[in-house]
Amino acid sequence: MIIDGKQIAQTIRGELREQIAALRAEGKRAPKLAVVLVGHNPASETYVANKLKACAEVGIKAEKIAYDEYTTEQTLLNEIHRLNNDDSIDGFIVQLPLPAHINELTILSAIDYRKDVDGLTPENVGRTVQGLPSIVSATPRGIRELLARYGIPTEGKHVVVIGRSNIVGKPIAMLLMQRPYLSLPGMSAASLGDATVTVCHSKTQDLASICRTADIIIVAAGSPNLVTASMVKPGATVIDVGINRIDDPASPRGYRLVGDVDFEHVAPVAGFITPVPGGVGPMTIVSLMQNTIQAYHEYTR
Ligand code: BQF
Repeated sequence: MIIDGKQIAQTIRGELREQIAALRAEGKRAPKLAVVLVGHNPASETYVANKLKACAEVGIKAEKIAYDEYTTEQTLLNEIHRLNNDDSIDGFIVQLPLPAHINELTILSAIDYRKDVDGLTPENVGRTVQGLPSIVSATPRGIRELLARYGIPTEGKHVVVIGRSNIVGKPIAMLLMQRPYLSLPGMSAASLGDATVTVCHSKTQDLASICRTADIIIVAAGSPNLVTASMVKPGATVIDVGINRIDDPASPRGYRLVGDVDFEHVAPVAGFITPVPGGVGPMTIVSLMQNTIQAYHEYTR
């Protein structure tokens, strides 16, 4: 069965729109998100546009703050301090990746964790690890939401995560292995957890054998066709987080998106599988909006 992330994301956007309309009807202000974009990476520009459009649809105010690619770390830090102290803004993100001359961790560490709606500050990551209330990184939050809404349990299951990034691999591994009662408020995915998690990466030996023992494979490696049919146990769930641009002169934009899974051959073997596009990607956007509303309720007076 194909997991329709686009459909679920649309349903959740409808729920968020109603929540915000109800707030407004009580005379409260709308939540507000700011997005800081540095440089002109075409993929990043698309992602930011997706975020602004989705915010407009649900009634979250959104502001794009653009800097050119030669912007210094100090200029960016000044902007972050300004946003930290701007009471009209509930949350903000710095779109990644940043240009090479800017230290990502320096920038992320400067964000007030109460406004860190990407959940990437050391404070939020640490709180997530400790099972404390926190803002969870958008893509892992979206993956949990998909598993929950499709009724895919994780208790006692073997989850194989491929990829060890701070954005996806590490946090999703952490969340799915946790005791559910330690997990985070305000999530429909609150009962997920209790999995046995194996994290694989570029130096893992015999990835295929490890994957064949998985009940759930979550791949965020950035490598087209990394997961093939022979690596998937029949009936297993396959969550494809990869977003790879493949040149395709026949496509309107000159490229098309593929994930990290050989979808055509894996789909007939898998019990559940997410497509690319239309799987995890739209959920990442929705999670950012959920995080913004969470920050509004928990941290804004
Ligand atoms: C879809 C991202 C890698 C590095 C930085 C919908 C998005 C993508 C695909 C999107 C991503 C990927 C985002 C689809 C945001 C997800 O229909 O399949 C939405 O906008 N994403 C990002 O902000 O930074 C990234 C991937």
